[in-house]
Amino acid sequence: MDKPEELGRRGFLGTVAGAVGAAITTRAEAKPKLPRDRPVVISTWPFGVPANNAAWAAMPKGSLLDACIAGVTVVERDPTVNSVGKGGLPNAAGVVQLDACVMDGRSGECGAVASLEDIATAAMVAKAVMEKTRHVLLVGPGAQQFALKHGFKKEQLLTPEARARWQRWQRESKNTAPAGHDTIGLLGVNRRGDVAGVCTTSGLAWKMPGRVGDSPLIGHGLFVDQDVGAAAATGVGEEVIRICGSHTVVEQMRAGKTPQQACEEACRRIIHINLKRRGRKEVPPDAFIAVNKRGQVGAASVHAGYFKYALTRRGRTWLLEAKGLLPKRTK
Ligand code: SD4
Repeated sequence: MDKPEELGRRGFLGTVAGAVGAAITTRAEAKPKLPRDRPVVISTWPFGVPANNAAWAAMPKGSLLDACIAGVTVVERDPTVNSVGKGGLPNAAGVVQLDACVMDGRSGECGAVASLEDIATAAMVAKAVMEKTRHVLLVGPGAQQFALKHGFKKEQLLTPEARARWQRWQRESKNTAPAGHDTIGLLGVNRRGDVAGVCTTSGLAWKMPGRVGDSPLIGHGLFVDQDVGAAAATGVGEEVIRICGSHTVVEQMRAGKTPQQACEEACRRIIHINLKRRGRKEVPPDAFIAVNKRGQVGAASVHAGYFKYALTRRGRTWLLEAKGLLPKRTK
């Protein structure tokens, strides 16, 4: 399926993170034979490389879901990532509002937060919602109060760099489309075949205050089914919601499709709705990753040249470019 673009190894993390997008140096590395067994970790975008490595390292130490959360927490805490957790670009009012959800295949339990302010580790708060309440989704001030009650601490999520970009957007380009579409969705299957997943984001930059995307919505930004596998989405959340994206991918796998075919089918639906039903000339950028219970993976994006994902097996991490269904976007 995908052409390996870059090879990373645990113990080489600095090099991997610093060399994102760099060409591969040797022929042998250019087309490695990707192993197909489990355990496996797959996640969205180049920052999935450090996330996968953290998740992989945590796998033997506790539950699979905790390992997945350990992975995305690295990205949530990284202030240089401008689309997840601390350092995320704010909404139109200059406030960082985070969305996240978690789902555990073994128990079928899930938890989520939306429009969470001042707490970077939104995925951990989502897990607390799953474990400590009889609800699935808490939003806004209620989500924050819940988090504070359970020991999470407030911190400033808006970095000086993100504030400066927001101020520039206000001054110069208020009518331009929102920048930044890089949510982290991370899926894991362990040796036993348990499945878990996490999705966390600051959402679309300059979004309307209170806007919630697909990422914290179970079945949209993330879906996990212990009997089948898991899927996660990234890109323009409104489009993913319209097709119940991650649930669609998992149901396609249940019906017999490979993870790759299932991801492509979800992208096709987004293309179809936009071009045929809504009469649009352009299709918004979206992408999916998926893994089945056997540990097979897939990834696809609406457009070519748009989406990279990280894949870890046997302690080695690859950064790969997903197949796109439409030609590369020109703008
Ligand atoms: C959302 N899907 O809020 C998210 C945005 C994102 O990669 O960055 N996805 O719509």
